[in-house]
Amino acid sequence: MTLGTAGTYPVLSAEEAITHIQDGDTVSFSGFTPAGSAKAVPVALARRAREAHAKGNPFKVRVLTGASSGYSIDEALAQVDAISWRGPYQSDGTLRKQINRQEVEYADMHLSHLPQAVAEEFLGQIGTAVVEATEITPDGRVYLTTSIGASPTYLKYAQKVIIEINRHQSPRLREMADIFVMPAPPNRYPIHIYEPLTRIGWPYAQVDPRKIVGIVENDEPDRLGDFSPPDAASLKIADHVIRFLMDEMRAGRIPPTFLPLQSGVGNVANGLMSGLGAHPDVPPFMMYSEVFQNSLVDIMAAGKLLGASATSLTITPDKLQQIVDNMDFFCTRIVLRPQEISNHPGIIRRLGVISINTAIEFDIYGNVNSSHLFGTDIMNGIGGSADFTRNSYISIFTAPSVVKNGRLSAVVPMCTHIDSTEHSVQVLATEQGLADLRGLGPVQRARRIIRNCAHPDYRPYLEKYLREARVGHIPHDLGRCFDLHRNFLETGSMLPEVIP
Ligand code: 0RQ
Repeated sequence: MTLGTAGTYPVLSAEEAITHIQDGDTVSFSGFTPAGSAKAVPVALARRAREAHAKGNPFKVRVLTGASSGYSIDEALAQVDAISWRGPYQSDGTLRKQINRQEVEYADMHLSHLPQAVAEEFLGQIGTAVVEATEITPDGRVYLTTSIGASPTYLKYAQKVIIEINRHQSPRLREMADIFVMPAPPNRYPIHIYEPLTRIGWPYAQVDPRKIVGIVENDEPDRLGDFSPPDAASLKIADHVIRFLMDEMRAGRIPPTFLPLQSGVGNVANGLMSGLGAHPDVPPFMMYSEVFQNSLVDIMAAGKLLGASATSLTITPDKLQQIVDNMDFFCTRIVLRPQEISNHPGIIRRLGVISINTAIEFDIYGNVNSSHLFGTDIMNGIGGSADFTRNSYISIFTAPSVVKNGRLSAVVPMCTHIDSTEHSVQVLATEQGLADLRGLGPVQRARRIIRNCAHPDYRPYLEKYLREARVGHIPHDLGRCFDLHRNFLETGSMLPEVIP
C-alpha cells in the first residue's frame, strides 16, 4: 500500500482493495453498459470467489450497476458463480442462464427508479461502491469517465468506496458531465431542463472522503464489441419509421425544428439513427436518450445531430478516440447525466421526446414484451424502455415480424409478459410495415397490427383468432391465447403446419 498521488488516499492493488468486500455484501459498481464500468476490482473479486469456492468456502455478492455491465462485472463474476442477487439490468449470457435457473435473484427495474430505490434501502445497505474515475480530489470530488449512471447515488449511499482511477480514459470527459442528485421528497423542485443540452449540475460527483478506503490504478479501455451492419429487415424497419416521422412533420404534429429522439441500443437502433442522419428531409435534430451510441458520432460530426443528452457513451474505442480528439466540438454538444435525470419521466414529457425501442414481441392489441421469453425466461430486462415509452410524445416499438427463420412470430394473440401496456404504446413497426395505433379501440388496433406488422405466414392465424375470440371490449380466447407459444415449446415452431 502506498500513498495516492494527491497524498490523500492510499493506493491499493485490486487484491488489497477487495479485502474490504466480504461474502454476502452488496457491492455497487460504476458502469452503464460497459461504458465507465469498474474493471480491475470486479475481476479481482471474481478471482477471490474462485479461490474461495475451490476451498469449499462460500463467496457471493449482491451486485448493483447502472445498467448492463459487460465483461469485467457480470461475465467475470457470473462465470465463477459469485453473484447471489443482481439489479437493475443485465445482458450477460452466463448470468441470464443462472437467473433463469433460479440460482441468482434478479430485480429487473425501470432504470430511472434505481437511485430512489437505493436511497429507500429497498436494495439493502450498499457495503462498497467501486467507481471508475479520472480523478478524485482531496475534498471528495469524483470526476467520472464514459458513464454517469447511478454512480453519484452509489458514492452517496455506500458505506465504503473504492475509486478505480483509469489512466486510459481522457480527463476531458468531465466536460460532458452534468451531475445533479435529486433530494428526497417532498423537497423536490422543478428540474430546470428546458432543452436537451441544459446543464443544471456539476462536472463531478461528490463523496465523503472519509468513506474512501483507497484508489486502484488501472488503464483498461471500455470493452465494447463492434456493431454488425444492419440486416435487410432492420433497414426496412428504419425506412418505415423515417417515413412515419416525415408524415408527422408534414401533418404539423412534429414541428419543423423536429423533436428530441430517444433510441434503444443494438443494430436496428444504429441503422435507424444512421438512416435518419442521412435522410435529406429530416432537419438537424437533438436527442434526449439514455445511451449515446456509435452511429451518433458520425451524424453529430456531420452537423445533423445538433446535441445529445445521455447517461453513457456506449461507443467503440475508435469512436471514443474521435470524440476525445475533437473534444472542443463534442463537449458542447453532448451532456452526460445521472440515469435518474437522463430517464426522468417529467423531462421526457416536457421535451416531447419521440421514443424508439425494440420489442421481443407484441400482441395484437399493442401490449409490448421487452424482457421475457415464453413468460418465464429473462432476456435482458426492461431497462429504460418504459421510462421513455410511457412519457414520450410519440412512443414507437420496432421488431422483426419473425425470428428463427420464421419459427417465431413477434406478433402474437397475447404477450406472455408485458413491459409496456397498450395504453403507452402508440406506434409499432416491423419490416412488413407500420401500425399507427393512436386513437384506435382494441379491435381496430388488432386489425391494423395484423394487417401492417404481422408476417404473411401468421396473418391468417391471427385473423382467425380475432374472429373466433370471446367478444368483449378486448376479444380474447383464454383457452387458446398462448397456443403459438405452446406450439413453439412443444414442436420448435409456432405454426408447425405452415413452417417446416
Ligand atoms: O435470441 O440470441 O438466441 O438469437 O431474442 O434478439 O434479434 O438479437 O434483438 O439484440 O435487438 O434485442 C428486446 C432483447 C432485442 C433488447 C431486445 C430472441 C432472438 C435472440 C435477441 P438468440 P435480437 P436485439 C433503452 C432500451 C429491453 C431494454 C430496452 C432489449 C434474442 O432490445 O433487451 O429496450 N430491450 N432498452 O432470437 C422468442 C420472440 C423473440 C425471441 C427475439 N418473439 N420470441 N425469442 N427473440 N424475438 C435502453 C438503452 O438504450 C440501453
